[in-house]
Amino acid sequence: MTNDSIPAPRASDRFTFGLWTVGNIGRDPFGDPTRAPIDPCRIVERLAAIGAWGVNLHDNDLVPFGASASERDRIVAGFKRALADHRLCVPMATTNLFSHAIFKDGAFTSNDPSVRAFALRKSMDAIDLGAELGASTYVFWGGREGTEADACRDPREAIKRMRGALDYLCGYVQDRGYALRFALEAKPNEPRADIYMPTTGHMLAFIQTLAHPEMVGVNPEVAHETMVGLNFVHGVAQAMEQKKLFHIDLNGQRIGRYDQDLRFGSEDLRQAFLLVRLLEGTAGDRHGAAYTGPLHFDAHAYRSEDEEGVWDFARGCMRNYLLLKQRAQNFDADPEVRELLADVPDPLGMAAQMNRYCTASAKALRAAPIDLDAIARRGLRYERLDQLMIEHILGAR
Ligand code: GCO
Ligand code: MN
Ligand code: MN
Repeated sequence: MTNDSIPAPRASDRFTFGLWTVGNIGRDPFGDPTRAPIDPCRIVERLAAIGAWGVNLHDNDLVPFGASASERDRIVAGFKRALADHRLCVPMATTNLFSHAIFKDGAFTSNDPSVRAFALRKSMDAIDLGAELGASTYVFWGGREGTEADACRDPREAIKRMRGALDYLCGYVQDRGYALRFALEAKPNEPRADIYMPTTGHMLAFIQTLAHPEMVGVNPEVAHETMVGLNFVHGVAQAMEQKKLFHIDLNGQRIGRYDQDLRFGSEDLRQAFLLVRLLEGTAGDRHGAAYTGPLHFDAHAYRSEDEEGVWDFARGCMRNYLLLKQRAQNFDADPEVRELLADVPDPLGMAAQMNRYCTASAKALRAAPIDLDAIARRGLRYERLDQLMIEHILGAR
């Protein structure tokens, strides 16, 4: 297959962008904006035109902080018209609990009960907005839930407060009868020096302690585990294996850098390939179903770009995903790859003995004539396997 056979993105690909991602105005800690804000209704129109399926938002990406009720209703009505006109949906919504100065020391974990109360109030209003727009996933990214002066609170207290807030908001969703699931997004640092529950694995453990664990999953982001040098694909796999991958934030990132939010597929092609392969289930479904939720690009165009560059960026994210999907399908269909990945022969019937402990199976394991020397000598041909993967990524096969 040539590159030209990659179809243009379509709604069925489930690609989404945030109002804050394509709407990013190119401000950074050292420099002023480099492009003008794009009106949310125009974003909807442009995203639909390039083949996206949905658009996600924080409450204040659409409704300015402090807007009156009538202003809010007017803005939301206009946005809903744009969504209907361009057949775009809002699969995910979230709350901005990080921009306002009141959240400078956290929202749900703040030491000040009034700040915590305001954060809950703001979240309930934003959940209403998400439900009104038809969202089925509600993300919590606790960007300010962390510390610099770490003696300010016992981290166990922070976790208890976080649990209290999520239990409270699950109660709210149930009370209102919304068909909404929560997805927790971990990040190790930035904007705080340290953010509580810094990885997807921390979040998965925390979810089991909630009052309604069935309502809560994760929203892992490529950049967040990669910043600190962790294997993102393994974290996503753990979430999938636990049926907790409710949403995903795709972007590009280099290890050891600040959160770069680069175009998906523009960094670390190996990891991007392995991620798409995992999400799409091209290696088969013996470990569970492929991911079928939204594919959200939480990234933004370089600061060097004008609006045209923003749409180049957005098209690039989707095209890279589709290219990698095709490469992953070809890789897993390659007869040489299939042979290298075939099950290891089990002439002693060991797999069956290990299914469940019993006295007899322990006896059988102890008695089995396992040929240690022969197994230890055997080369595994992973050099060949990995080179085949590289050749598929590079389009050489
Ligand atoms: C970041 C985060 C955010 C969140 C967003 C939705 O590093 O800034 O990734 O972009 O994903 O606030 O919750
Ligand atoms: Mn991020
Ligand atoms: Mn994110």
